[in-house]
Amino acid sequence: MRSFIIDCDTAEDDVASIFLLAKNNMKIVGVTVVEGNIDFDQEIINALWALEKANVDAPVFPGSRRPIVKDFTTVEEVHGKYGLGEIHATTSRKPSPKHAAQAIIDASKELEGKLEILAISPLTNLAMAYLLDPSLPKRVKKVWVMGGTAFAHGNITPVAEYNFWVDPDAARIVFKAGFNITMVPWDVVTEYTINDQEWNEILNMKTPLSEIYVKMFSHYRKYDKDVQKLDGHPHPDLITTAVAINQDIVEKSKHEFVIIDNSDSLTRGMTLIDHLDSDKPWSSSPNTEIIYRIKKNILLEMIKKMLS
Ligand SMILES: [Ca+2]
Repeated sequence: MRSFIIDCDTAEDDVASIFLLAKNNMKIVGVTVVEGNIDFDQEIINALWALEKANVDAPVFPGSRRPIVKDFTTVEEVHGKYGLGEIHATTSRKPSPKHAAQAIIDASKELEGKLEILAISPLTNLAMAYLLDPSLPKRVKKVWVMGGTAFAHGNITPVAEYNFWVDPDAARIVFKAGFNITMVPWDVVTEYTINDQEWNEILNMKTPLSEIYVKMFSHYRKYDKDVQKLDGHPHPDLITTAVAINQDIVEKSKHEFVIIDNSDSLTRGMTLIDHLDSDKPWSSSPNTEIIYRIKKNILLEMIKKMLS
């Protein structure tokens, strides 16, 4: 059985990712929570609630409440006040007293060479864990990152994706640390939105999880259509999770050098990819597998199986 830590700023797509891991019999070693989408304490509640709904008994470790250096803003307008659209989650479960960064280090020692980290949120917790223990990348099998852009087409600024924009210093640290990284960029996942026909198919499923899905994603869907000008809602975190679970979903990927702009400027959080594998001073050898295309039919199969 494969073992995952899932690092969340728990909104609807983070919750769906927890559901997808659980449905595919992946062991969730723990959920670490980081600053991002919504109020931090609600993110913790949402993570505990998601594990309860998925019938998974796993600890939730609160991590950093803020980026390492810079200020940031939450995005309730994207995900709803409580991060899950129409749902206001509550739970009687309690988080662990252990800090997320320590939990990541401890798990990497217990599962040396086997731990996979699903990093679908700002990278502050992972950067902190690395700063506490620079030998961490040697013990982690894989880091699956949702973040950044492949073609500099962002969502929070014209050139930056939200997760990298929130904590570009953390992202820069993580991509330089020597982890085995596969990255799923924002402007790739927008090619695989859930269109109206697919949304209606899910509406008609009427299962307990499909009803949660519809309530969680209806707000996000409206935002994506109205503001992001997409023809449906994309699944950035969920596609990253699907790629982690089943590599057959990948149609095109490439190993390239990636570095994040951590300046406090108009290009804060921008992903720089050395598409030409050049010998420019800012570049080095490839450090990341970037996903450029996936097979949408496999994604839809995985979503429907998850909700059935
Ligand atoms: Ca996330």
